[in-house]
Amino acid sequence: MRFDVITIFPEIFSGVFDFGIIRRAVEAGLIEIHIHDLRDYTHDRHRQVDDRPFGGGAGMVMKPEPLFRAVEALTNEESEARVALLSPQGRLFNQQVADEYSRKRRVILICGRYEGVDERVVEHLITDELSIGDYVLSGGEIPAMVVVDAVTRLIPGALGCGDSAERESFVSGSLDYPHYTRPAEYRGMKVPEVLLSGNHAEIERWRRDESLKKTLRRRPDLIKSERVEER
Ligand code: 9D3
Repeated sequence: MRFDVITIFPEIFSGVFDFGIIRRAVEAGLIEIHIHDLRDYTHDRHRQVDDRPFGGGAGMVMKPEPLFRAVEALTNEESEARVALLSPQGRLFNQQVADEYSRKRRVILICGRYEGVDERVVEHLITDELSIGDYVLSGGEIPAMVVVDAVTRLIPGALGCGDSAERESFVSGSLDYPHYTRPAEYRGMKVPEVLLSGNHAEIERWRRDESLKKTLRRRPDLIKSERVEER
């Protein structure tokens, strides 16, 4: 899988992919991440990437030409790439979308800035518009990092055996159970007896129970959505 990220702030990405699972995936040749400065695709002296909105109003709009040139420079006719614009108007990026993306060969991520991008980019250049949630951020750069992280973890071979159990937890529709490690008692706080019992059937039942209780209390929507999928 090859990720291309188009941004006016390429420096934001320095170092963020240099750790843990993403770093290992890059080193193993499972993914490539290329960061592109949108200003490199301008032709004018001021390397202008934004302009004032037709019709007036506050804020600036990202110009179409540099975005079209950047994406066209990165794709050739034959390549089946997802071209995703990160924007507050996007479809909600969730585990299902991450899974879908993990099966693609190319993902191009365009980081929105300013008030938004020229609508011709939305209509004729991108294949998807993605938001990472209902809160206001300053631009699409951090959302692009989120997408790279979530998608990379789903690429076969990216997770070591130590991590692999985690693959299931969100997909299966319930939250994780509580975890404990040594010491068995810390400042009077005890680890639940069942986890020390060595009774694996009982431990499994306890974990499933705790997981379900927490999900019902905190995220009942996850349980409902699982039922819908079962039909
Ligand atoms: C006043 C209207 N606002 C749109 C809801 C303006 C606006 C807010 C934030 C325009 C751009 C932005 C910058 N945010 C993103 O580019 C963004 C984002 C986000 O803010 N939240 C969640 N996901 C994303 S993906 C890109």
